[in-house]
Amino acid sequence: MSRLSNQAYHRSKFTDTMKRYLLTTGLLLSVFWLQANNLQISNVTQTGNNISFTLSWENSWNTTNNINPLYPNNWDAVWVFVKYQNQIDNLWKPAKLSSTAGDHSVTGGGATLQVDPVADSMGVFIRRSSPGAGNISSAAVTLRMGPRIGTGAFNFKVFGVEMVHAPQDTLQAGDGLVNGSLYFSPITITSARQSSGLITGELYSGSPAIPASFPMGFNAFYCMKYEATNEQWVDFLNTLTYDQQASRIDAAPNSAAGTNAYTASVTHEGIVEIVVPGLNNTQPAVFGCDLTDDNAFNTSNDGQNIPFVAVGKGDMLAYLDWAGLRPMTELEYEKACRGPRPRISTEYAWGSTNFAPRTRANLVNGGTATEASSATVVNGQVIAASGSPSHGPARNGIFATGSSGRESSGASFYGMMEMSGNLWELMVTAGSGGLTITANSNGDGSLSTNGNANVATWPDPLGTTGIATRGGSWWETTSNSVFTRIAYRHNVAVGVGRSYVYGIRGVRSAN
Ligand SMILES: [Ca+2]
Ligand SMILES: [Ca+2]
Ligand SMILES: [Ca+2]
Ligand SMILES: [Ca+2]
Repeated sequence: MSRLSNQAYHRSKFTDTMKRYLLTTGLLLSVFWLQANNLQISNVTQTGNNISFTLSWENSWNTTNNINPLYPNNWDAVWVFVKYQNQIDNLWKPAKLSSTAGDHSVTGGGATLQVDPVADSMGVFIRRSSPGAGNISSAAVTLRMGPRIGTGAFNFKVFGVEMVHAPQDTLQAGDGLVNGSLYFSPITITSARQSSGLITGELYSGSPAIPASFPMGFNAFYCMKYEATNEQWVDFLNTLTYDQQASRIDAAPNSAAGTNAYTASVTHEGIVEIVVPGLNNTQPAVFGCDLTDDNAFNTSNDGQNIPFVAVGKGDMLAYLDWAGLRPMTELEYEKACRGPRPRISTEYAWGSTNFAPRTRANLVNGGTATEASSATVVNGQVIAASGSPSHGPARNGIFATGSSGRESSGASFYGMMEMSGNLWELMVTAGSGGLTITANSNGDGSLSTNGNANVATWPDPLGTTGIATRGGSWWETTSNSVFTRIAYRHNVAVGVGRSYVYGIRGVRSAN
């Protein structure tokens, strides 16, 4: 394996997740270390409009000097966003971050880093400025916030999500198989096709006209490196109101401590639990992780780094609206997996037809940050074909090690993990209910009073169209390995119910 591929696909045995930190103006009150992992935000302080913190993450890369077309010219980044709470209404609101790069700074960290602001001020990307790879350790970050509602002391939480850059490039849509509307036609998405849109019937049998405003994967975007974890989901729930929480869980938020937040028909639906009950309609509940089901929450083996599974389309859209991201489209999914490479018939996210299903029965250190596979390392390893309710998805990046390549780690062309298997990816369908989404229709950081996403151009979170699935999950049987392929359009009209096979992953168009 080449040095470049090692850079791009090298992953720590520790995975990412999002960290939350709570402070009161200028004074760090408490730090919640829900789980050790490789994305850390600490030492949060605030002075006026500036919020400062220390940022670390592992196995960062920038391969923009790569000359081998088998590997990407790209980088990873951390999407950072901030929520604040005033002492008037106690609601967690999004803090705008300046859209001017010069208002922000990052120093140290062991590499030359930069802060890339975004036009809608919903967050910033922090990334390597130049080619290199390795850990980013204790970078000092200061971000300029916009005005906040309220006066006096504020509380702040700083969140980070690891993402991967997919540069502007062509996409060979479909893997060459043709079967009604089950596969995209083998066409190439070029600048011209993105600019003009697609005519009726061009993308698949019976496809509607696809407007030029629909993101087709040609233009650059960032995609979450991993499926959202239990810890990330808990952090999200813990910023919502009581009524918003009620929409995003199955139980009532005022249920007793230790109550499963979700009706658990499989073991992993029981990980997220109520730690502190809410008070009806006033005080929100506090949630935590408890895979071990012993009411000792957020300890080292409670599944914080395992993807969250009790997901419905409304949950996925709410999380992305809150995080200032947006759902990916079906074409962006194929782009994230295949990159600009030639299509390969029946290929999986790792770019080949090798398929070696693994389950949680193959894991050691289950539920911890070092959860690992004990199975023989081969190409095409994927969490799939379990079918056992006691199983579930595995920790993000489970097959990635210091010596793994794309095919043995399961990485997509650009380095997104578990795009095939683990949990189904939910995305905007190139069809009914999905065609109004645009490149820059990101979430605004706030949800409706009942906890739903409310971005006008997105699929209706309460509707029956607009969201599709790709990539298969831990549950599907080996005979259904077709579901795990990049190109297979399994379900293009996901309903509103929650499922233990769906996951959360979002994108954001790059400026
Ligand atoms: Ca439980
Ligand atoms: Ca526990
Ligand atoms: Ca997946
Ligand atoms: Ca919103």
